[in-house]
Amino acid sequence: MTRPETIIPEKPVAPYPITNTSSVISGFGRGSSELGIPTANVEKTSEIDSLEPGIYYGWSKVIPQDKQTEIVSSHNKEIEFNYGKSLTKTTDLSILPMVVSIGYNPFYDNKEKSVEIHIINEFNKNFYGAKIRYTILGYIRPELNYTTKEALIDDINLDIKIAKDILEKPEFEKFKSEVESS
Ligand code: RBF
Ligand code: MG
Repeated sequence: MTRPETIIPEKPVAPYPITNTSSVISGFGRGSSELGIPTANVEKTSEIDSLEPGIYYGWSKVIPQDKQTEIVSSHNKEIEFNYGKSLTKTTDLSILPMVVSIGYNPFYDNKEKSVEIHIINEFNKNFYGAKIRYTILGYIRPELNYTTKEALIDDINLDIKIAKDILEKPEFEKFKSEVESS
């Protein structure tokens, strides 16, 4: 399938905004290492799980947890759960644009539906165990399969550009407040 054109509405339309707060869990660890595009895998809620697989955009915010750092073993790797306490730059903790991938990653043929958030920001630390509060405001495209990793990376970069452009519009920008409340 070729990438369909993204329809950009004037403002978010039902069922959006969809707002959630979820913990960052460990994924396959491929996002940073293989694609150079880190994603925070988050716990699914039934509302998010019921969304059609695909790529979405919105606002997000990392909320560090006051818990002791621990080392957890996942996919034969040792992962440091620091609960976001290592994030010290104010921008890291502000409300930031995001893209969300929901589904089965056909390029990798996952068996379980996952929810992965790429926050559009240069983090220099991981934040496993932190919470992310996020608001989905719209849909970009379905999940696709690719013949090369480079083609997948190119499409993700296009998603990031589309999300940034949409979120700059006042009708979308104003939903930052959804993330702030609670
Ligand atoms: N994986 C796919 O197999 N097909 C996709 O179309 C796809 N699109 C993505 C779009 C974005 C914005 C992001 C952040 C990820 C996407 N992925 C896609 C998931 C990607 O394969 C995954 O992040 C890595 O495998 C790390 O788990
Ligand atoms: Mg990930």
